[in-house]
Amino acid sequence: MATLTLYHAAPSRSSVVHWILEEIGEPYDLHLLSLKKEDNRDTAYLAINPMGKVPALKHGDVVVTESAAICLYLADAFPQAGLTVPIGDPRRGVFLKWLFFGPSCLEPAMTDRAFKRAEAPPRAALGYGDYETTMDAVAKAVEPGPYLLGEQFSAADVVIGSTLRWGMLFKIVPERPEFLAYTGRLTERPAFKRAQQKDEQLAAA
Ligand SMILES: N[C@@H](CCC(=O)N[C@@H](CS)C(=O)NCC(=O)O)C(=O)O
Repeated sequence: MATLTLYHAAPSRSSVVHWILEEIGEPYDLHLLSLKKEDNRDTAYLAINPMGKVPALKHGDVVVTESAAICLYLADAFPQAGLTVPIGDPRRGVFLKWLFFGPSCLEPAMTDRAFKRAEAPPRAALGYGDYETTMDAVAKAVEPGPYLLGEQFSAADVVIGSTLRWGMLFKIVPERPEFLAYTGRLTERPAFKRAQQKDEQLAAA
């Protein structure tokens, strides 16, 4: 079986992939990088991810970057983990919508909230429209629970849940009851706890 290697810095956006790897349950290696020491700018790493960012995932000869893309890749590559919705299933539309909403709407809305632009772009020019609408859309989706797809926990929850959690930690996402209840359910998952515990140990080392 092809080896899975996560290029990881703890804690960082690669923690999202660390969590989904624990959910999948296949053996994997961690290749640790120190962002402080700028290991991510080394020529050897830039050959893996020319963006100089973590995470990157190597699976045999395949390299995937971008945390949400890696989550989808892993969910599809290991369908037995039950984290994907197969092509042909009508629920795949909603599944993909939330996987893409994370990096294309939720995260940019949060970043713009944290780092104000000199001139605010018009609503129509922003992929997320405006901050409040973005937060309302996510709150409405997670409120019924337990997960974005109802009873099925999926890769979309790893992406949206991680982003909300980080956003609340950094006070750029409001602690709405819907968000707290949803992330509370996610952080109770044994796979999340394993990844989190390992990350804490790595960060302390
Ligand atoms: N869109 C990328 C963003 C990755 C990203 O920004 N990673 C940060 C860590 S949280 C990083 O590598 N920063 C180091 C740097 O840019 O020098 C993804 O979701 O994978």
